[in-house]
Amino acid sequence: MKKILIGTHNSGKFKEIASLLPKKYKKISPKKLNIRSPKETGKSFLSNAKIKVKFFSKFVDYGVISDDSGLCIKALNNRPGIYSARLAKKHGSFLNAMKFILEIIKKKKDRSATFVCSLSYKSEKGVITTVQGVLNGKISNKIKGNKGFGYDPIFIPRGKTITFGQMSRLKKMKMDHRFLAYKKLRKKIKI
Ligand code: ITT
Repeated sequence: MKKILIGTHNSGKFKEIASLLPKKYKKISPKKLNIRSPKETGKSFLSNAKIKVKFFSKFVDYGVISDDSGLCIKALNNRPGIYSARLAKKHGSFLNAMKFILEIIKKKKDRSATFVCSLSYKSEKGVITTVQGVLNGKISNKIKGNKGFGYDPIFIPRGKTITFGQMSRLKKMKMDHRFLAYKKLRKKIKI
């Protein structure tokens, strides 16, 4: 069976990417290989996704896919953006980070936000392809739902009335920023 390394330590992302990829692959995690994460020194989702894919590729001789993603809130000048994971770390949990976000945008009229995902794939031949998917939506008034991961309970995708935290995994997965990025990747290359 062909192998692919899904270069992420985030189990929510891992599950989504694993379900998007063709069945023919045996999906390997860095955890299984005892590989840590690289430092995310890039200034954009695209550059961080590339940093991750290049790092993880050093350890295997098969294809690697990595993801850098985050939540960009308009009223916060698109923060936390690439610092989304770091914000949760700073506040001790996603729950605390979501409470913090709701508090600081409480009086803002514009609650629009986007979820962004850059996916980078490095083939076993060493060719790197990187794409980005963007999903528009807004920040809910409250933390709602306990499905999904990360910031899902405060993000309402455009055209919907419920948060990703209230949506089934399958439904979310068929419309989110990661799915949009993956579709772009599949248009560019044959995985
Ligand atoms: P890796 O670097 O190992 O992939 P990470 O969690 O550190 O894991 P990022 O640096 O890309 O990943 O941070 C992305 C953050 O945005 C992280 O806190 C996620 O939980 C959050 N995020 C990304 N996609 C999301 C989604 O679909 N739903 C909810 N939160 C999401």
